[in-house]
Amino acid sequence: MKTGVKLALAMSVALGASSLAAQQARAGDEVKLSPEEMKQATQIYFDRCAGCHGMLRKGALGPSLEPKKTRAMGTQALEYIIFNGTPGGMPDWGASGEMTREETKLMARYIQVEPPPPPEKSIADMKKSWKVLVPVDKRPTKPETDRNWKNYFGVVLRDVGKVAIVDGDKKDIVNVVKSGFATHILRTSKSGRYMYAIGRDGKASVIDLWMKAPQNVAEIRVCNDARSIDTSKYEGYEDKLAVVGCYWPPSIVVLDGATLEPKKIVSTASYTYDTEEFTREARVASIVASHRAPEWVINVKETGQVWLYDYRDVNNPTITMLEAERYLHDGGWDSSKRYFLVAANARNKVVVVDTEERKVVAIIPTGANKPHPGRGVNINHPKYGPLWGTGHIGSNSIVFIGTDPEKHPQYAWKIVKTVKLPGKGGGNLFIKSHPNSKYIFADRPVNPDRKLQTQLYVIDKAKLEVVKTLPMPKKFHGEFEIKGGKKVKMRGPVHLEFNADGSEVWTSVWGNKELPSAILVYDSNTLELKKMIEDDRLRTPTGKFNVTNTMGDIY
Ligand code: DHE
Repeated sequence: MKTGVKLALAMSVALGASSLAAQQARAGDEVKLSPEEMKQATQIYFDRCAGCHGMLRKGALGPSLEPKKTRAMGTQALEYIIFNGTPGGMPDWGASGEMTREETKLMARYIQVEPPPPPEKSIADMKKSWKVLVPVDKRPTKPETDRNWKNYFGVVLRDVGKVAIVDGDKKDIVNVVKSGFATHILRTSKSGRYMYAIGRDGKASVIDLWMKAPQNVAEIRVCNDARSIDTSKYEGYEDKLAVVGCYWPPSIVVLDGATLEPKKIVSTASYTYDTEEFTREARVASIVASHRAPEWVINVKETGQVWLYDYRDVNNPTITMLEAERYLHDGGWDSSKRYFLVAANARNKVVVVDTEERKVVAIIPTGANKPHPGRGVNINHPKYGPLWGTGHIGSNSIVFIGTDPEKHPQYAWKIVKTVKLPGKGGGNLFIKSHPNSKYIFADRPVNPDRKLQTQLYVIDKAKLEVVKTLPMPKKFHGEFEIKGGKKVKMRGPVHLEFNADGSEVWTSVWGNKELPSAILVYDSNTLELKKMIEDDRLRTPTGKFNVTNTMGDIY
């Protein structure tokens, strides 16, 4: 093992387990920042660190960074980790060129001082940013385009805060629209006509895909930090409501589906399900709309509770609080769309919520570090029947869980197979498949090994083993010069999405915002690279959301 990797690993263990004695010798005296440094570092922390470590730094996907712990480690050790990352999934902010040496030093000092108090937000605050850009009665009453809009892909252009609408048939960009800062995910309304975007700055926007050139028809900033958005999908409520899950202030915000007028805020600050301790920073992670009831399944990260929010009476909601596990993060439906499976990544488990019986039916240890399904993957295996699978950020295991308690009870809610990605370390973020492909595809963009992070892994559905790797095309390797003569590397393929008929799988060359990037389109059965969609506007493409597959929860 390289010395650097060893030290980073040691530091990461130290952070996670509080075994700090070895680093105490390096710990500095009291750390002070000037008001300018404080302002700069607070912004960098919000942009890059708060998602994993928490606004109040109490930890979640990443370890806690409370000053009592970080001070004991000292600036030098902290800066080493921030610069180089760790095999457990901490990005190499300095080595990748995303932060300068000065910035990694500043952040190492910043996390040793007390965090500044984050802001609150009321409905009146939200309304100041609310814009209906195209009133409902001025919008199309039927699709204005001849294009096959149900095969459009919404592509998040993360670092430029935009969404590209790409035609899945013609493979050209239909339009690029502005969205929130570091836009995170997209979801569609039940009909597919509206595509919703959520930015990390809590800005929600809705794009009308029926327009000839799809554009934002409404937008609003509902919180200061958010990751999830969904809509009401139950019969009678189609396209009526939208819901945003906020990281800060930790809350659920319900909006009118067509205009985004804010209707209701519900705080998620609450008590941990197991130790009953009050948690101010109880953030909303994934949200899905139930297919069996007028409800949203809302996963509250830090308290380990799943909330079932009955939206029939938005302002007087009935909320069922289910005890689950910590820290809830991302998840997806099984193939019957009755069970929702969500990662509890601090406890290395997957929680299964039965949306018909409205209870938690299983909590399954995955046997590996930090499950990270995205929405996971569904396959129908000849022996085990329907399976749902997830990868891990901190391990090379992809695990498959039986999801059919009726016809395959012996495999239900058990790990029936663990597939190992080749090479050491985790770094997998997303896996995806489609009923019309023989394969499952997995990325690995946060593995510290450059070769491992720049290829896709192809798993045969029947054999349940990795049968091929697909390296990122040569032209994206090497170093590229950007403004100021700085040299950067293009980050490897991230996230996968199929086209509407499942014949193609698309992945993004994550890239760097200073450089045009690309979307790679593979034949999902022959594995041939069919097309590279290249366009100067494609900057830091990350998540891709096909209209048909997002409407139908097909993955
Ligand atoms: Fe995500 C889904 C949170 C970093 C791309 N991400 C999710 C979800 C959550 C989440 C809670 C589930 C939403 C849902 O289903 O309702 N993501 C977080 C973080 O807290 C984290 C770890 C750190 C942060 O600061 O945000 C984080 N996520 C990232 C990235 O760095 C990624 C790779 C690139 C990017 O664009 O930011 C990224 N996350 C995604 C994508 C999905 C997602 C593409 C949706 C996957 C899907 O197929 O549905």
